[in-house]
Amino acid sequence: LNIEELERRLVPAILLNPTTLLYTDVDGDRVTVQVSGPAGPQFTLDEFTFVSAGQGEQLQQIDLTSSPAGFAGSNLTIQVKRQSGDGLANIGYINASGIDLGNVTLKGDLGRIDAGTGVGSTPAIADLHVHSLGAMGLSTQPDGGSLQSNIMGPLGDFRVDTNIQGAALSVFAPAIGGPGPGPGPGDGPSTSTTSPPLITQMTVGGSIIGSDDFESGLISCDGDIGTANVAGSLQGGAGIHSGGIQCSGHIGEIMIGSLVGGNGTSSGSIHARGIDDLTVNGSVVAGAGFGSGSIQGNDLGNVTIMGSVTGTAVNPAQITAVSQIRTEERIIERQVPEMVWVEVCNRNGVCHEQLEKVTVTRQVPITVEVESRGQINNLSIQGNVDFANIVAGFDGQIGSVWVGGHWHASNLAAAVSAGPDGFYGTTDDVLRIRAKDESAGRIGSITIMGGLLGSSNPDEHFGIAAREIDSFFANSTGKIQLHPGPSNDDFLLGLTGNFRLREVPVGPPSPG
Ligand SMILES: [Ca+2]
Ligand SMILES: [Ca+2]
Ligand SMILES: [Ca+2]
Repeated sequence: LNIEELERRLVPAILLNPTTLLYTDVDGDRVTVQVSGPAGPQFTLDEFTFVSAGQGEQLQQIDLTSSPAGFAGSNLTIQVKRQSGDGLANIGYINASGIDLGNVTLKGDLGRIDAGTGVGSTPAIADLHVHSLGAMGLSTQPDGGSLQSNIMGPLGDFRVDTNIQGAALSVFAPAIGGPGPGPGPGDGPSTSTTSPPLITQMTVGGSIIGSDDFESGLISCDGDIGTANVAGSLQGGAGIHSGGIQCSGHIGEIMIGSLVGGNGTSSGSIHARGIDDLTVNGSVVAGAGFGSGSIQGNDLGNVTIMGSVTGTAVNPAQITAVSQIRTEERIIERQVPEMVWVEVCNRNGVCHEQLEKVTVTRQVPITVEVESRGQINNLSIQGNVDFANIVAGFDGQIGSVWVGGHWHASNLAAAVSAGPDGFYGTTDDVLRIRAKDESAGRIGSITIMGGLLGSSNPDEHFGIAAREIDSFFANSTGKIQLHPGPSNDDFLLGLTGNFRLREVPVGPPSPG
């Protein structure tokens, strides 16, 4: 047996034919790397970087960049025949920078992949399917490696059988044509709802796990995501924005096991411009990092949390609908008065010049503010809410909130800032409203099946605050009879003496 092992070590990778490479993995597994594609791609040994290790070789890199035309649209399949090893082939880096790929399948861990021309609507990778991403760290790569993957253009189907661990994958909208933000027809803002998503579908069988590094374990998308399913958690690490999903566009449907914040700011979080449907099968738990374990978007449709939402007194869990106000330059036509000299003649033919006011049409550049107000349509939390802030921003609105358990030391606010004292439900709360319509600063219905509690610290205060609240029920208080109309309800609720439901008056806060 020892002799056989020794012989294996001595057999280097070979090209079985121009489209098939064979090598022996570090643990003795036999690995086949195959390529196919429309341009009849062919391997040479130059595309591969190996280092001798263990019972065979570590494939550190597959570099296709020497022949972009030949490898355009290629499918790359890495299969493993289990021998003495784990049945996986862990590979460091697939470099297809500037090349759009077809299906990439790896039965093993991948440290990093770069692909895509960054131009047009052709996918940068049509289908990326790996066993894990980043689980081996940098150990499979040459010195100076990285766990950052850059996908320049649409990513079709993205599947990871187990975990994404410490590795970051960024998908960038193509510079010209194709989906994602960018100049649309007529120079208007992008209408991403009409173009296909930048990531069609994402499926992670395990968790997305952040590490100590900035944006480690972060899936970021410079456009829309169709559907996403993470069976495990978004698990934040010490790195800022680590272990999360960040999407500058809209997410259609997303299902996640749990959100678990780490020590890093905004770690273990999901941030998107909009989400139609978010289901968290477990709980949302803030960590030590500010804003960790948070859900944030401009437009949140249905948010369903099967477990609880749990923060700490120091660092509340946050579900935030952020309002976005941006300025836009527009050219409008205006009728403007102008004084001009005109010649006026009398009956006798005597003329003189005099100043006359006339109206002329001029094109005038103006700056307008365009608002996308923060909104949460339906929020359902089956478990408890402890130390949480659920807030919609400027002109924000919240539809219905249903909580199966208790509501404790937590705030719910639409278009209200806590004011100088930093607490909701007190008289210095300030309405943040500029829109004229009645839905700004409005909360539809609130139902809390369990008890309602502030805290035992009389120096603290908690509240439900908005311009107008349509209905309120808690098991501990029963249904509160609210008066129709805005800014006319104020109730002390619960037994702790520091929790109020309050419709905030328009205008400056009342003294005291
Ligand atoms: Ca192996
Ligand atoms: Ca206050
Ligand atoms: Ca009212």
